[in-house]
Amino acid sequence: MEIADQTTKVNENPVRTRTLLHKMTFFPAFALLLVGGCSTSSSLSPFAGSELLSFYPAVDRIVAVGDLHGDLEATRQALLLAGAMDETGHWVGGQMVLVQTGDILDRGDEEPEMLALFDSLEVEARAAGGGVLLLNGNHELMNVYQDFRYVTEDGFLDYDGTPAPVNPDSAFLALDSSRQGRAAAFSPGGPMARRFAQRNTAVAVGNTIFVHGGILPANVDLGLDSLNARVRAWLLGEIPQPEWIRGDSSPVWTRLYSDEPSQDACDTLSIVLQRLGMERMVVGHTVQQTGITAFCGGRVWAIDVGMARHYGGRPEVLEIRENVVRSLRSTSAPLGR
Ligand SMILES: [Mn+2]
Repeated sequence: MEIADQTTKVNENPVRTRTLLHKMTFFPAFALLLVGGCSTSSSLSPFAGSELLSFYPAVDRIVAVGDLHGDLEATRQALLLAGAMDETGHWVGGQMVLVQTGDILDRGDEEPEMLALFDSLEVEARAAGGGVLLLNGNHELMNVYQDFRYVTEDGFLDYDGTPAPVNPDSAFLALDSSRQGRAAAFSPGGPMARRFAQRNTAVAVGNTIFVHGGILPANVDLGLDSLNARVRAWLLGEIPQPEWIRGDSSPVWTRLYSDEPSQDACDTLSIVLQRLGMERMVVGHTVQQTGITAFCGGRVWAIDVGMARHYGGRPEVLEIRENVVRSLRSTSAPLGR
């Protein structure tokens, strides 16, 4: 590994000051204290419980990590940069909240190792009073609806032997037998889809909303809780796939805010943020060739830097600390691979 030196270069990005919105976010935290009535410090954290919320109260430090696409080493580098994990793979983030904005899957061979790492960090973070929030990206959901175009051969082997569904549909039966294990694991109701049901598709922490593609006005009409609940119900095999999961108006597919947004797109973003009571949106999905990029006057941060081996980018993560936003990246580049 070439990144033994953990020095990070801090980009001088716009400094955001505390606002009324920021202060307002303390109210849910206070309400939770009243409901919880608990005495130990870690049980005061809304991240300690197993119940997923769509809106979490503000925390002192959040670090967001974008698309990882099957690359364990890029994942490790990102988590080290974030200060979430040490070299031995254990949580050192204390009470920080780590958000991964989806697309852990596809294009690389190390999906199971990455999922296991995030799982163990999630447990350790909770114990420390911090949190790990993993979101569903379009590649997680593509695997659920059996779009396997970006799965590696190793990715099929990893799930070979997963027992077939009790009542396999025609799409499953039409698959080559080498593909059926992965399909059984990821299809609605399957073991991997059930794991994804333990994640949100969009989540707010304080005055920042995180989503893989973007929150569109129609998603606000539906409401964040309903959006997350419907994806969850589909993943559990309880309802058919909501039609807005796919296509340009999907919150995991849209590039409206991440692909050099127009003034119209920024205006739409402003309306969405205002309606949600949020100050900014953080999205992945669209590779930013020059690293983490802010658009629309800092109201959207595009954090997919193509750090996975498939893309060859440099690990970089987004820190929001006391409502100041900046990117953290390694000074040694590219990664020794
Ligand atoms: Mn991606």
